[in-house]
Amino acid sequence: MLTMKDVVREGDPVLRKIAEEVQLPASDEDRQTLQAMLDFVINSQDPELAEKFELRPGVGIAAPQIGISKRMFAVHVTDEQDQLYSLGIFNPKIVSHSVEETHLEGGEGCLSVDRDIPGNVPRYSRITVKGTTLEGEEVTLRLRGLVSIVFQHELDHLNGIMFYDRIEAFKDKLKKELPQ
Ligand code: UDB
Ligand code: ZN
Repeated sequence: MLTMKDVVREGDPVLRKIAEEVQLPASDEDRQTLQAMLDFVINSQDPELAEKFELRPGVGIAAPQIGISKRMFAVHVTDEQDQLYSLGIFNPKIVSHSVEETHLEGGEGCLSVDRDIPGNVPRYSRITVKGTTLEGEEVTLRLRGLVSIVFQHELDHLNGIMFYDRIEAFKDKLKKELPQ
């Protein structure tokens, strides 16, 4: 079982790498890893298990966050229409997106970041994602709202991008701190 001990934190170079495509059909090992990631997010939302194992209630986790630089992530999140998205996905790809942008009111956090970083994180309002599920099914998902934001946050992890890289005010601060 995965716990917070398995979650790598910012500063670990694996979070800044471009993750490798998963060879399909997925090996037993890759499927077991992705299933364990899905179990982790499900367990983390169970109040009793979360307390017992000191899990932060997570909505998604990407393989680089457990030190595995492969293109796969798991999500367990309910959308604004009460529809549950609980899946593991291999080689996800945004095939189209809206021009319109959105952001989570109150900003974003990350299981790999142990501090609060305020600011709006711009995201596409709507995305279409293609990938292969844990069950080996090729899927096309049309997403909006919170679920679409979670997918974009996890996809960013596969490309070495942290949520605060997208905060405008944070970029300006970093620039100022750089030596001239
Ligand atoms: C999370 N959870 O799991 F808007 F019902 C975060 C943590 C870091 C705070 C645990 C979260 O945002 N929950 C949430 C948000 C809502 C409504 C709701 C629950 N992640 C996952 C992560 O770090 N994956 O790499 C961070 C989220 C920030 C935006 C999307 C993912
Ligand atoms: Zn994250």
